[in-house]
Amino acid sequence: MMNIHQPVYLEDKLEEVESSGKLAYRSQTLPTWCPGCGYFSIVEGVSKAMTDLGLNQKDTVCVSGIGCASRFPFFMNTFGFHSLHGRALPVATGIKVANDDLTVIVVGGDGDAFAIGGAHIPHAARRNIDITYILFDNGVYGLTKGQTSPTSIVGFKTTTTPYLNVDQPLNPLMMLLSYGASWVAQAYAGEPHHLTEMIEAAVAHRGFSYLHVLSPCVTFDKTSMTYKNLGMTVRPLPGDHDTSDFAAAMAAAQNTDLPQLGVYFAKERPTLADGLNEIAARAEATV
Ligand SMILES: Cc1ncc(C[n+]2csc(CCOP(=O)(O)OP(=O)(O)O)c2C)c(N)n1
Ligand code: SF4
Repeated sequence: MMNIHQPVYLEDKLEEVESSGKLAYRSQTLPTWCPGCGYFSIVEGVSKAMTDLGLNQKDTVCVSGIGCASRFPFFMNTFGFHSLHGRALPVATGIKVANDDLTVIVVGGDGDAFAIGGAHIPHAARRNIDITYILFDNGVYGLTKGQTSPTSIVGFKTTTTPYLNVDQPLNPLMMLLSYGASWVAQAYAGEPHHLTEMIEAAVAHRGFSYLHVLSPCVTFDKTSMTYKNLGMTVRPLPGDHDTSDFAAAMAAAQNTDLPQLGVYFAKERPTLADGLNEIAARAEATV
């Protein structure tokens, strides 16, 4: 039986982290997030996934909008683009169209994505641009100090809703599925090993992969998406979930009270680059 009282020495942990190779993907800039923020698991997961996939730093670009989540590119030793609020996807599209060999990872918060940036998502998804979009969902605007976001729950008390939020939250998983995203999954910052697995699978997918990460904002949410509440409600997708079954994915995505973790839907189909290459070939044939 494991001795739960066995001490963990800092030197051992440091050696373990240094020998893992994942620090090579982290920049010298330490995250400025609040201690306990779920985002630490995501930066850790991306570094580990990049190590496991053997990605080259110089061939990888992290793109973000504005928000706590969008500070992400500063903390990575890759190319990065900290763009405008809500505009990460158009920037990432340009990068990928200019150089299809790059691995492009887009990150952002629920406000950045589904409020100001909401109109970009359907088009990136339907075009099947070969990028990974990691959505850091904490159900609140963190950077601007705790206003409601499009994923805040009804009844949430915030600085903008002192008499409680009355707006229905969006359902991002159902939205992304209906937009035609070719890979859709959900993970939780409190389950870092599963999160890393999901990041690896998302980056490995050829096409638009959307990873929704439930991630507590420990500073501006003490009642809703907390580690305590999420820890009690999240669960894996059923073992027999068929990732090729769109209707099953939509049905599972409706279960927001008991969020299910794992790959909801995965499908291979031509990417934007495939389509552009076809156009180039057709154009060449006509001259
Ligand atoms: C055009 C524009 N409008 C508004 C803002 C203010 N602003 C900055 S971040 C943000 C929302 C951040 O929330 P979210 O995207 O959920 O990320 P989080 O900070 O929670 O990670 C807002 C409204 C801005 N920077 N630019
Ligand atoms: S304000 Fe919230 S989202 Fe922003 S760093 Fe702090 S805990 Fe994380």
